[in-house]
Amino acid sequence: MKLYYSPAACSLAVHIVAREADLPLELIEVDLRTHRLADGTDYYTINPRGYVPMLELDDGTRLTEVAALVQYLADLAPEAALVPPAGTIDRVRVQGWLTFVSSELHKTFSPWLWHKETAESTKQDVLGRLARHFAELDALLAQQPYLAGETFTVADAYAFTIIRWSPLLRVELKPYPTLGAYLARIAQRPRVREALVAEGLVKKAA
Ligand SMILES: N[C@@H](CCC(=O)N[C@@H](CS)C(=O)NCC(=O)O)C(=O)O
Repeated sequence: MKLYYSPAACSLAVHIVAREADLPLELIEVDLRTHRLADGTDYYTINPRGYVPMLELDDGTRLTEVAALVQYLADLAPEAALVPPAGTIDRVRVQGWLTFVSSELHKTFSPWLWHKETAESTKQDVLGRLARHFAELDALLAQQPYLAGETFTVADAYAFTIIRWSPLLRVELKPYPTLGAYLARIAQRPRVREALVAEGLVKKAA
């Protein structure tokens, strides 16, 4: 399987889940400024949306969308228990969190805070929305260690990936210490750390 990714982008969630599930992955880096691969290939010829992540299966099937990809990978490795079985209420809860992260966090951060030309009024609106969402998560995580309850799921991989953009984009995390502790706890998971090292986001321990 190949994962088209860009370091620190939302594709990190898929990368983390593959490692947590112990599934081998070939990483293909996409330069999101030029939408080209390292060999010069125009990424739009591979994925017309120009987005990462994209997963390419060994038979050539191409799949997109973080929330779908993390569930696909987690279902391939049920023993890793990264997602509850399909058809259960617990699965719907995790899907609810995946959708929340996608629509309320990911697409609030991006594109608005990543683009310098975003109007100040839009930025303020976005920061207000994120503050409300972070306050909700901070309170929830004071009651339970992970979004869907007692165990780490694909929804945590996605939330971690997006909320860790905060310091890069000057989104204040200090008012949400429990949320900060949640990010730190996830960053220490051995497979998450491996993914961060592989993407050049943290140094390998000496
Ligand atoms: N709905 C897509 C969004 C993916 C997305 O926004 N990817 C960003 C990186 S985090 C990207 O590739 N942006 C490149 C661009 O906008 O051209 C998903 O959930 O996979």
